[in-house]
Amino acid sequence: PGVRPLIAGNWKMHGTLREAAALAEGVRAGAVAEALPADLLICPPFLHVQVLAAAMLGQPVAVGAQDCHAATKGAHTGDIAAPMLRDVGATHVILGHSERRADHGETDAVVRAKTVAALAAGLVPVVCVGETEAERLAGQAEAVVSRQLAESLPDGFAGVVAYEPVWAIGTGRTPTEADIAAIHGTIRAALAARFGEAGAKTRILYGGSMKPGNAKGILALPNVDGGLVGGASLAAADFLAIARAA
Ligand code: G2H
Repeated sequence: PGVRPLIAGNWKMHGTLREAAALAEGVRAGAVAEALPADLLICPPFLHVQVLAAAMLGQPVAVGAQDCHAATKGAHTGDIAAPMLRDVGATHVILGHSERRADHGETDAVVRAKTVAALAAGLVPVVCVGETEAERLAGQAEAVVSRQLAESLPDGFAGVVAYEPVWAIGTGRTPTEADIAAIHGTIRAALAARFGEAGAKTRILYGGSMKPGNAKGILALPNVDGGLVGGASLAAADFLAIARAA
């Protein structure tokens, strides 16, 4: 209660430009056809951000990227700076996704620096945290997530947090609703303790194998303010069904 949910699609490394445009149009058409109970965000690969941001201008679908560099410019071959994303119309950026942490060795300190850069550029950062399966089995889930939050979020943070247990990503497995509620409660307490009123209102998304069939139960949990959806965001009908469940 209070904050309007956010349903964010993380398209990862999928789709041609033509497919991306068709998917975005499907989401847009659904969003204008009915009054959905959630804000919508789609995060295509970098290459498609500019075209989709232009297509979604003035529409009820925000467009974001999946990463940015911590610097505003410079000799960083292959990277994209936060002001470049803002320049082409992006409003959000996913940071610290576990696939970035794993594939590119992103540490909490790197994620924090990128978050600072995103905020400075006027982008809303969607900062991801989450434990591995080994960490959960060792009873360390809450400790790991608390550490990632403390070290990945800069002072003055204003954005979105996404809890994504690594072992639930793309696997079809999800934590129990009780486990999701417990971690989200821990995240809320940490945000409120550090950021006060802003932390109490920060949207905390759940991510990891969210789909139409499990969205209603997860999105009804306390301190779950939306979802970060991977696989199921690649079909407009599934993505809209999840938004409808918010
Ligand atoms: C978690 C999620 C989206 P999926 O990575 O960020 O992906 O829904 O495919 O598990």
